[in-house]
Amino acid sequence: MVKKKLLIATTNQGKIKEIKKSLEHLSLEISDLKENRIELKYEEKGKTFLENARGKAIFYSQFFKGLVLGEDSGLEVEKLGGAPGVYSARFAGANANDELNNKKLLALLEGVPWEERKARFISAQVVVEDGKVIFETIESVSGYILEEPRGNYGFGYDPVFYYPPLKKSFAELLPEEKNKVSHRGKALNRLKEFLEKYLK
Ligand code: ITT
Repeated sequence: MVKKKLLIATTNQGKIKEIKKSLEHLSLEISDLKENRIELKYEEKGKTFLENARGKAIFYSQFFKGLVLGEDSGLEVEKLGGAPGVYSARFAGANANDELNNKKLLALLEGVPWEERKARFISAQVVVEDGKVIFETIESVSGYILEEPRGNYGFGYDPVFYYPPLKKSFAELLPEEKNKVSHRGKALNRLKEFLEKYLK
């Protein structure tokens, strides 16, 4: 039987690794934008994670026959009124990268006491087929922003995000440990439940 195709509509390698790992047991042929030589960039204009995830999935669905997964994710810091939020990837400006984003975040929180360093990661995931939304979900995980980066795994804000139940930063967790508790891992579990039924 020919497997259905699923496009992961992102160029973020950290996301791609986590999503591919989580969906690997499904009867799906999974690929990302680069593997499909899709170079067009979707410009995120939404005010919410779900709007952006929907936008990405609908946009890339024009160029792909099969299921398209759009994900928008980010970090909300209580003390900063929810920033960087949907601007997480570009927090330090147009040429932002993970290191600069983390530096900016730590500078803004300098001297802020531990109990005021609460934050959460959000992941919104939307699946589109033939231009129509067939699945969407949003999940989060709560923690605290450390005073200094810790750990070498993961990507993005993982080194500065402390997860109290495991007493470690997300960058100190092995990929499979992070996937079990993270915003993306939780959303992917919902997606898996949906796909298992949908693919039958
Ligand atoms: P695409 O739009 O191509 O998917 P992106 O990196 O721009 O890639 P987002 O717009 O969803 O993705 O931005 C999410 C940013 O939030 C990402 O660049 C990280 O800095 C951060 N982020 C999201 N999930 C994370 C995680 O699990 N660990 C650490 N940082 C994360």
